[in-house]
Amino acid sequence: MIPITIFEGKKVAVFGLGGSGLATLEALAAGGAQLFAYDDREASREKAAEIEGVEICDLQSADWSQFAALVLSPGVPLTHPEPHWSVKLAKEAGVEVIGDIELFCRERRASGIDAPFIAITGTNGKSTTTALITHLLTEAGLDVQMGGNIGTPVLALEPLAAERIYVIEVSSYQIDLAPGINPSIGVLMNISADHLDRHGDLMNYARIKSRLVASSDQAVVALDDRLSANIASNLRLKGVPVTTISGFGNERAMVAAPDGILQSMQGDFLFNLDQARALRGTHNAQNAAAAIAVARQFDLPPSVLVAGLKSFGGLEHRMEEVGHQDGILFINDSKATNADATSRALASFPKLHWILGGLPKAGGISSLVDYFGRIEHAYLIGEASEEFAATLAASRVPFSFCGHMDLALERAINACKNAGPRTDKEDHVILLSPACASFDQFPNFMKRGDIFREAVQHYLSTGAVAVDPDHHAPEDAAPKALASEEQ
Ligand code: UMA
Repeated sequence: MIPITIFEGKKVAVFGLGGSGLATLEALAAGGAQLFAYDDREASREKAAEIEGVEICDLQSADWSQFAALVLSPGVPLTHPEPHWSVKLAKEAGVEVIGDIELFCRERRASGIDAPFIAITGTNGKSTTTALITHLLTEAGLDVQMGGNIGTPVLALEPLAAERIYVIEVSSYQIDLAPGINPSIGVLMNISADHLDRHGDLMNYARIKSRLVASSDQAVVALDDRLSANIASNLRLKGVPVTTISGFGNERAMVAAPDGILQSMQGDFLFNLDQARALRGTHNAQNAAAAIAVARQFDLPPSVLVAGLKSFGGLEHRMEEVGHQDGILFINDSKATNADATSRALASFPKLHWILGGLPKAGGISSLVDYFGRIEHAYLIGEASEEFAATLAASRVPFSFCGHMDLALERAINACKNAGPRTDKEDHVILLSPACASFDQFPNFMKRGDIFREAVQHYLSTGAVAVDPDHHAPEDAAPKALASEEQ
């Protein structure tokens, strides 16, 4: 935990007591602040009450003139669709509203400025890039902490120390709550319409994202979309040092990946991304270019970077390689809970066996029709089966109704074995990329991916797919009311 001392002896209100709110309370309490906390959920309030120095208090009727700040969780609306009541009360009383990233930045300025702070934002790819930068720096023997939006709250990381590097994924919600954010290296991957319910419109969303790189000592910005490219130009005009990158062959980019060959403009780095098994697909080329642009700032030799790219294992449930045996490659992309996410997986393989289905989203899989020529066979599971079968049949894609995961996997393996080696000598690919939420059969997409991984590993060690009734027990499914949460 990173003790936050800058509010020592002061009274601070904290609203939102999920993972980041609880870590904030621990950090502020360790630094000597007096804390008044609230959350609409009783279970969260009970957990917070266990932290010494925390008073659970109905902030609606509190005297706001006593607070030095309101620390708000990123999931609580700051401006749109309308400010949360705690934000309104804070503003009326002239109390500043900030988040955990702001606390980290202020503490770093006060007592840890020698700890490099790498902040990564963007609409897509920021988690993979965060994990890849962490992997490259860790493999090079540096002292690295990873957190933020990727999962571990920033204030739950190890304390600030000289040369300890913080690699932090930062969402637009978190930037909005961090007016003083100032990374040593700020990375902007890309900008496309997302979270507009929380930010009003695309231009406001882009403005929030651009603030992270505008306040960086050094910026890394991708040129692959118009908004990000404009931001890179503006940063240059303002004198911010910018390393431009591209996941394609953009000639203006200082690190780019024409045809999957990652290279620096200076010609001192060259790597064929085919050799990095966890970085398949054009979207990963941009992630790799960003990570290399950052890692090069630490003067790591190219041989160390190449070894790190090759050994990167990827993130769980995102194009995760979970097995490879007898000419069959097994990929877990359970995180793909909509067609757009699945399109990136389908684009990564010229031929594949596709396990899909679950609780369907509006539009189903009709937007994926351009990739249907790549599908050797589709294996349908879950509630979407009938709807997806109709879409596949209209494009003459062969498919089977499998009901649940084990049967889908068993049939896909048998199909690969019966087909024998591929004529192009490439591996057969069995891809779980459901294009659906998981709640009809599983508690969440993580459990769905875990079950796929376990079933593959069972097959690899025994030669048989376990048809385990626990894998698809009805009580494992989440209540329907939760279905809208997995977007
Ligand atoms: N709450 C209320 N009343 C409200 C709204 C919320 O009481 O009206 C309470 C909830 O009961 C809950 C808390 O506020 O206890 C919500 O906290 P939170 O949603 O901010 O969740 P945390 O557990 O603190 O997780 C946050 C990030 N969540 C969001 O931004 C929504 C996590 O990102 C992040 O991993 C974590 O901090 C650690 O930094 C998740 C996310 O979905 C993965 N991010 C979005 C995304 O990636 O698209 C931005």
